Amino acid sequence: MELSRRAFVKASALAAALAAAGCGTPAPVAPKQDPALEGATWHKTVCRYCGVGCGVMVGTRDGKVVGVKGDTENPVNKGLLCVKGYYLHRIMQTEEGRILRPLIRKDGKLVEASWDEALDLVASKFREAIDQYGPDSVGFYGSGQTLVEESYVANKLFKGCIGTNNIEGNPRTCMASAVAGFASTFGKDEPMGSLDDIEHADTFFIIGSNTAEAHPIVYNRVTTRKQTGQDVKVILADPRKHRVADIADIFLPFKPGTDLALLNALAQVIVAENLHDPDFIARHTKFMQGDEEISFEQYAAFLQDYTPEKVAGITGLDPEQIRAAARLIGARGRKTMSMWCMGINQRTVGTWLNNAIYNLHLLTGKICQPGNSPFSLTGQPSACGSVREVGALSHLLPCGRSVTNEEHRKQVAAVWGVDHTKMSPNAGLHTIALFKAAGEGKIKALMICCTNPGHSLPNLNSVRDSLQKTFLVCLDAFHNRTTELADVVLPSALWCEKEGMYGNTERRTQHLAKAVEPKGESKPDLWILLEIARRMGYGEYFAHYTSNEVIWEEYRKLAQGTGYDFAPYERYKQERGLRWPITDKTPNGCAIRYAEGYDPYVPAGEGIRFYGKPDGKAVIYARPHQDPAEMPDAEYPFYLSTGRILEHWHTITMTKRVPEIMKGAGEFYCELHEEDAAAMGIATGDLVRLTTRRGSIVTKARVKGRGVPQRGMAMLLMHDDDPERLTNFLTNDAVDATSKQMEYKICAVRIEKV
Ligand SMILES: Nc1nc2c(c(=O)[nH]1)N[C@H]1C(S)=C(S)[C@@H](COP(=O)(O)OP(=O)(O)OC[C@H]3O[C@@H](n4cnc5c(=O)[nH]c(N)nc54)[C@H](O)[C@@H]3O)O[C@H]1N2
Ligand SMILES: Nc1nc2c(c(=O)[nH]1)N[C@H]1C(S)=C(S)[C@@H](COP(=O)(O)OP(=O)(O)OC[C@H]3O[C@@H](n4cnc5c(=O)[nH]c(N)nc54)[C@H](O)[C@@H]3O)O[C@H]1N2
Ligand code: SF4
Ligand SMILES: [Mo]
Repeated sequence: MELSRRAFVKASALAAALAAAGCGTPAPVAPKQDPALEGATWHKTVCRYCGVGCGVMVGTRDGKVVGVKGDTENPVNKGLLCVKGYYLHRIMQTEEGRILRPLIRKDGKLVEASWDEALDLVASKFREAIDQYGPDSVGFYGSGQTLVEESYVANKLFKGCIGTNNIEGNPRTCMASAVAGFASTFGKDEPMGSLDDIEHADTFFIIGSNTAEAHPIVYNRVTTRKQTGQDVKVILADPRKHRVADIADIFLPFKPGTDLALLNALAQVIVAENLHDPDFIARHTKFMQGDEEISFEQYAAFLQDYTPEKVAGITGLDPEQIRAAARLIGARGRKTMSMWCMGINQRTVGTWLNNAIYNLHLLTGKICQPGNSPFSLTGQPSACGSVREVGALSHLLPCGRSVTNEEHRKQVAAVWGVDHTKMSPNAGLHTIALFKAAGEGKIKALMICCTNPGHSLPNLNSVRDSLQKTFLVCLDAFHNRTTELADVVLPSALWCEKEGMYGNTERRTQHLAKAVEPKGESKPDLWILLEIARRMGYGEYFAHYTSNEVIWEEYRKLAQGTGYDFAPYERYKQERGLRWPITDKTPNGCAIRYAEGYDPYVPAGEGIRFYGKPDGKAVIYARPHQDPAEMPDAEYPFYLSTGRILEHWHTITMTKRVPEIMKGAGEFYCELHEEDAAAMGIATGDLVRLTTRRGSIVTKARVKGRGVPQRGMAMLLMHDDDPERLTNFLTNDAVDATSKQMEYKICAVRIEKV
């Protein structure tokens, strides 16, 4: 599509006409065209990286990617990109680190093989395991970065054909607590609101999200709103000071792991100061403690343990600051948008924290209206689209269905054309359990697609050990810390070397165009998965999959009538994405779910209906504060947290290939508070040894960096791919009881100057 070129020509013509007419405005100067972009063809696509889902135009010439630019017509980013998006073309231009041919381990070494040899080997090893040990002896570990179609096919192959629910993926490390939070509070996954809410909100409550670095274009929109709106206020709650603090009116640096106490205190003030909305509460909510329904009065009594004064002792915050924040969040007539991410989800109380954020919005009725929006930020570009919606986790089936529900299995089997009695009625192993089972020799063959668990899973010494005790197959575009352990490595096509769909953080499904041919012998994951299925003897279930569109249309049948309704494939090729549900009543998508006038599933006259719950009522849960799984003690006196920086993507297989990024941000480090560092005689650049109960690494210290952890806390980047310095040698694999998500954000560490 040559949209942008045409738009540019049109704009220039208009400018020339205005100038000729003597309109007084100086003719806009055309941006200096980079000669590399001369004569390029532009294709409409979406950024490869984060869940914001910025629109990107990728320019090609002579079959090669020559550049990218922000898509000015995409409402998500309106032409802006962050530094990762801006340099997307670099990852397409390099062969450094790319896997160009299939590889098979022979005599301990990975050697090149033909596609036939590699695929037959994979199919026969999986076949053998299933025939000898049953369907649950194999597994799949996928990703929120695959395309919808790829994830859909993997789900069908494993759950529908093989008959195992051992399908997991990195969204377990990322969004599982968000999913469990949505399910328990509303009965349906994913946000009710959208990014449009940013331009309507008066108060932003940002907690456990370094939005400025992890969702930069969202941050850009928040900053613009703050600068241009009237009396717009920002509250930041985070144990570490980071860039969002620059725009914060109130900063609440609570002690790590004490945010459930803080959230309860905010609710306590809201109720005590009559900022709640009794009418909304009565009509649209009910209260629960565990499995038991309680009254509003009982909930209010529960909150009495969380007065700002009581919570000050737990969180280390000034009670008046807590009050001020609660008053802003609850103020009548002001619209409140909350945003959160891994500081909340990657916790052993992750589900409860999600519940507790919704409580603030449900108590005040600040939900399901423009600007009143509890908005869970999704990390990966298609964690929502490819995994949450497709249902590619061990307990899910497509479009909100559950593997344990017989009716759901029947519905899915009918569309998949498989025998529903062969589908397993039991939830499969969650991620940590799956890798532990592999370590115990119970998973005979494991397929990894578009993720790097040999770098990114917690308690990594144990995970890497497990990876070597199974027949390991990796589908990846670049060599990484997992492919080095694999028995077979299959080269995957990257980003605009293939087409398909992504679903972003605001329910927006977007089409990615194929712009160039795959490098070397690499192939789209979709092709690889279908070949493996065929060679395993399941060809008949996939034979009609002749295009992405055919697969999409089959998937769309499963979505119809579930509240996830999608549009025909063709439309996404034209549109800048569409937010589901898309029905006859909402042909252009839906900005606000559960709200009459926006959501086609809400009957006229109801106003708001939380139809995910049979009684239409969202749940306000009384959730008590609980310590993290591991607390600092005399031996391991510091809190250790882990996270990201703007320039890099997770395990850096892609961002490491961008010379501009490596030049500016090529060093990884551990942030320390100035006073802690001084007390240990540590300065920026000094080497420090970090030791936890699970491992030890030596890395550089940084004091007064972009992020400043509070005293008693260290913060390590997850990006470093040096085999001796992997962050996750240190982290804890304790999981949330409901969501099974891991507590990457908190463990106890000892710090020594080397
Ligand atoms: N540049 C860049 N952007 C990305 C990614 C990337 O790799 N690089 N990855 C994407 C993905 S998949 C994800 S999931 C998101 C993650 O996005 P974020 O969650 O925003 O990023 P993190 O740096 O992991 O952690 C966020 C914050 O959690 C805070 N935190 C630590 N302990 C606690 C605690 O006890 N309570 C609370 N409430 N907060 C705490 C940390 O101080 C940190 O600032 O980013 C997405 N965007
Ligand atoms: N310590 C610590 N660890 C963490 C976190 C943390 O905050 N702290 N966060 C967790 C979270 S939220 C997440 S989401 C995970 C992310 O962890 P991972 O998913 O393991 O990390 P990525 O680097 O995103 O891995 C993506 C892989 O896909 C490959 N790839 C790219 N495009 C394609 C493609 O089209 N097809 C295929 N087959 N492969 C492709 C890339 O080369 C790369 O190897 O990390 C988790 N781990
Ligand atoms: S904000 Fe996210 S989606 Fe947008 S350009 Fe940056 S990495 Fe890509
Ligand atoms: Mo993530």
